[in-house]
Amino acid sequence: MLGHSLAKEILNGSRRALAKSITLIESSLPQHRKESLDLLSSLPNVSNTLRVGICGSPGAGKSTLIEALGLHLISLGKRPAVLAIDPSSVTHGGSILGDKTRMVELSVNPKAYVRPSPTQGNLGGVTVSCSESISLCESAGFNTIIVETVGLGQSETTVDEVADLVMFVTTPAAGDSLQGIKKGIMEVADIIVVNKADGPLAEKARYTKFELESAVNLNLRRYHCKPEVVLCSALNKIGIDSLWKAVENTARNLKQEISEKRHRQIKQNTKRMLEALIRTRIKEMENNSNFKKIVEDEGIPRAAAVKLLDILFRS
Ligand SMILES: Nc1nc2c(ncn2[C@@H]2O[C@H](COP(=O)(O)OP(=O)(O)OP(=O)(O)O)[C@@H](O)[C@H]2O)c(=O)[nH]1
Ligand SMILES: [Mg+2]
Repeated sequence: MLGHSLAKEILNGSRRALAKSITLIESSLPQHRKESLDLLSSLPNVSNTLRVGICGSPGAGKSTLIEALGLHLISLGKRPAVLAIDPSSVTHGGSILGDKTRMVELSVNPKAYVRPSPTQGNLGGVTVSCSESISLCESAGFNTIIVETVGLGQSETTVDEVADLVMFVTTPAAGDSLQGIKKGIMEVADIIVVNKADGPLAEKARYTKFELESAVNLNLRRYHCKPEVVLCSALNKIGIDSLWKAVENTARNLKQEISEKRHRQIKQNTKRMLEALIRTRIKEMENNSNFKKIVEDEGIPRAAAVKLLDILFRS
């Protein structure tokens, strides 16, 4: 019942219902599973949205950039929603609550929605719950979804699993750190931002842009669409307009690839959810007396497992 009524409220644009719904789908409690399913299956599929993943090293200015970009999108008549993938929250229970304080204007703007951090231990993992949150935001009328990820390393690939395009944010650099950036971003970045191109860093920022463009040109074979390198100052809100034009341009050029990517993401997340559900069922089965009996009767783990698998799929 709760799932269906939340869906109705979301379609009416209720932000309270949206927040409640995201909390519901992020829950790993068994009693929330059916409500979540009712909720998600009562909502129509919304296409014609753009999902941009933003990654980059800590402190590169991602949140500051999202604040500037979000306000720019509102000025263009769009409705942005900002979500976060925080892989660390799964293991450490940490959060990136600080983000809301960096998106001061955006988080209180009625045309935007900012959800700082997922809770820990969601069924199916962070990418599944993030994808579901994206769908909920889209049903509530938000047409441009921005997903911020924390840190380096694995997070670029994670955001690629929920976003249409990946924007990599870096800062003016030289020497070894520039080499590291070149290596790290070539795999996934669709748009490259050299942020903090202001004050004493402006010159170094131009050099970084030139170096990154050369690296892109040396790797042209890898791309369906050559990543643009854009200079900007999120703090001073300079270059935001050109950055968004680059995003739209890339989305246009990659229209077909994005559509195929969304299908791949659905398949991947279905697999993840299926695995999570099976794991949950196994846990439930373990407490069952039949489980213990089969284990004891069979004696051989493989034989017991085959028998249990049979029961699992029949039920
Ligand atoms: N000079 C300058 N400073 C900036 C710019 N953008 C962000 N900063 C500063 O850089 C610091 C980090 O900014 P954030 O936006 O929190 O960076 P982040 O990438 O979201 O950081 P994490 O979420 O911790 O990974 C803050 O002190 C910002 O004020 C910029 O364009 N120019
Ligand atoms: Mg941040």
